[in-house]
Amino acid sequence: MSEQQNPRLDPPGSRDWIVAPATAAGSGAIAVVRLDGPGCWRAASKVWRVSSRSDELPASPLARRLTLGRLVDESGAEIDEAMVAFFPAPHSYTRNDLVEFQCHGSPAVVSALIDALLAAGARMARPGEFTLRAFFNGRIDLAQAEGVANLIASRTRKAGRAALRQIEGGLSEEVLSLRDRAIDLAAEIEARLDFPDEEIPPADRKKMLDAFESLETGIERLIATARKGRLLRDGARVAIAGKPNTGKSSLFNALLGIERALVTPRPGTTRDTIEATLDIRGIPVVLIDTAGVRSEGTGEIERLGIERTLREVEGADLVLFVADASRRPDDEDRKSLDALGSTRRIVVLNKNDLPPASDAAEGFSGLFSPSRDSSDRETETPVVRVSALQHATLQPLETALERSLTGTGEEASEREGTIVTNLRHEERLHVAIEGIRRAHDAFARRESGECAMIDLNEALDSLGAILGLTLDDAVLSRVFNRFCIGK
Ligand SMILES: Nc1nc2c(ncn2[C@@H]2O[C@H](COP(=O)(O)OP(=O)(O)OP(=O)(O)O)[C@@H](O)[C@H]2O)c(=O)[nH]1
Ligand SMILES: [Mg+2]
Repeated sequence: MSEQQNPRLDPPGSRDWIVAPATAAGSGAIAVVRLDGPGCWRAASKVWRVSSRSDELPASPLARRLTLGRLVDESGAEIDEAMVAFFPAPHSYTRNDLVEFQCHGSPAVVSALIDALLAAGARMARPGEFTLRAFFNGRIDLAQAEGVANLIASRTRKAGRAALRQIEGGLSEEVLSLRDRAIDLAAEIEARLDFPDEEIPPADRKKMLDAFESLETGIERLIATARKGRLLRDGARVAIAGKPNTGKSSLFNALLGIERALVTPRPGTTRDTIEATLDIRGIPVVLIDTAGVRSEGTGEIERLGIERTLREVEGADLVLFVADASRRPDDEDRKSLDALGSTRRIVVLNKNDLPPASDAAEGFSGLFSPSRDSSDRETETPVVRVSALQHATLQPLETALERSLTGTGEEASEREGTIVTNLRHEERLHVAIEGIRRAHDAFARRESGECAMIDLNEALDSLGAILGLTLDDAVLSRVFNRFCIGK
């Protein structure tokens, strides 16, 4: 890859010394500054002095041990008292020589240290450049590098664990094994290209058809985890809707654990939507409280509020439809339920602590009878009874929420440890499976092996691209520009 094509990326094996703060900007107890590149201790030794004895140069720092010393600038003026750790190649994050300084977390100290290292011959690192070097030096593949960015961006522990498994190579192993199986198939077909008229023995033919099928199943299984991966990465928008006074804002506050939204006994209290971000069973959720939907007795402000509710409902991944369990549902409940359109929902029968009206149960069973989805299948809308005033009753609601958002049947693959969390991987898996299906089809119809080979090669390239086996400047810069400086 040439620098001309993409000036943001250095060629593999670049020998520059690069430097960057690895901790976030601002004041803190400690800041970490990283320096990387072959022989970069030479730059480090210009700014680092052993303990208090003024000009003693560190001959050979102990590898991978923290050592206390002083930092000085190029004129010898003291910058800070700091710890240093030297990671000689190849046992470092990048596989190059790498030095980490732990200084006091003052922006002034960090910038003086970086200036001193720049004066000693280093240059500023670009976003993700340390990880890019780890990739170029073969320590991690591209999917693992993307796992690092995912881990840094993760908002919940579950998202973090999925990213960690990706860094550890969980996804890479699966993709490699799928790719190996595709290579085996390609080799079988290739071997027969020279003898097109020779009939493949039926037993071999059957074996190959089975191999195609199981390969497709393997890729499908991986693709099926992408929904959960998207959820962990982007989170879900969950709107709370229903007619006025059913306890939507109370539920919002209860799920959040703080009294954030106004609650009054008067219908029509909430006028504008309120959002808050929370972690529900490891899923990052943006929860939205909305104005109650009703058709009569509404002024201008409430009408605008209701318009907003409808917009939020439309854009939500899921709606918590709240009804008052203590009253018989009426026309307004039905109208606000109809207003949900096709958005997926959980029915929340709130105020379960109150005695129900004698005919309430019957009214609700008529209201929430199974609905039909786009392919006219009966879908079960989960119905959960809660009391927004009693936190313990919210557990089943959280379970229903988790189940609705993640879908069922994906837990198994999560246990095995692989979730596809990057859109790029999902796209590549789709291209791969299409290629394999076309090759499968050509083979099943006994077409010439050449056609199957073209499709199989496309699938192999696509699987290889997940791991970065084929280098593509545009993809690399897109991946590494997501990183922060210093990683
Ligand atoms: N007993 C009981 N009262 C509740 C419960 N949840 C809410 N309430 C009461 O119901 C009334 C309305 O609650 P809100 O949370 O403001 O209802 P809302 O759906 O947000 O109402 P609007 O904003 O007007 O649409 C308040 O007096 C709450 O205290 C519950 O679970 N049990
Ligand atoms: Mg409200």
